[in-house]
Amino acid sequence: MSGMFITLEGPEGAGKSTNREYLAERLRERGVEVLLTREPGGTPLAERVRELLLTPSDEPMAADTELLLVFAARAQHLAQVIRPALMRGCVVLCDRFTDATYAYQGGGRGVPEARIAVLENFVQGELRPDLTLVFDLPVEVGLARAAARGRLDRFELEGRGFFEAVRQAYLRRAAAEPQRYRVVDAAQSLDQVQRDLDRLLPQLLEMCRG
Ligand code: Z5A
Repeated sequence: MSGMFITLEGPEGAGKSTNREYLAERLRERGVEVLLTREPGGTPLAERVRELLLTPSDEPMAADTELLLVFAARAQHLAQVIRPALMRGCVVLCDRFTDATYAYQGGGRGVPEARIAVLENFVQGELRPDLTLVFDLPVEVGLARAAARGRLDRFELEGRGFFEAVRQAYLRRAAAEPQRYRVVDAAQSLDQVQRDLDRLLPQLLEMCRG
């Protein structure tokens, strides 16, 4: 595949969506063909699975059900959107991907990493992101930003301990594979975060063109 696969990760309210748009604009200005997408979701069917995952319900969702739904949506997204775009040579900027599964289902819910890895290999084969930006910020700051937006989804109803485990899982993964991850301090002002992203741009462009 000739494109490049960049994922944006981090806990709630970290600014992934805001900065995904910003990065896409900076890359497009420089002539790069960019496809923006998100998980769970990215296709009509996968967006329906997203609804199942995010809508609060009286019936508790078993951790394995959640895990399988996340990967079911991902299989559809890969087949319909991500792989075709990479084959066309696009830069795919994806708001969350399998690192979120390791962070939320692994760190948050306690699903063993080995079980996630089995599904990762089954659904993705050898495909992994070329680069992952982790937008990191203290749990309270992210939850306050999410709460300011209004109604909370099924994940946002979790307690502080869940989100702390999510955050630590992201940071562990980033530390274990520094060549693939860049950790961005997302607690800073938006201007400062975007200045940090500007500093990453030359490296991104080099990767896109290399
Ligand atoms: N999930 C999972 O469990 N397993 C998986 O494998 C996958 C996902 C793929 C949906 O994800 C849920 O799915 C997610 C994990 C689970 N959990 N939840 N909830 P999502 O990415 O769609 O949902 P989210 O994390 O809640 O997105 P978010 O809260 O919208 O966060 P964001 O995209 O990182 O932030 P934002 O929308 O760009 O910004 C949030 C607000 O903060 C907004 O008002 C901004 O204007 C403001 N903002 C952003 N940056 C700043 C700075 N620097 N300063 C001040 N204010 C800022």
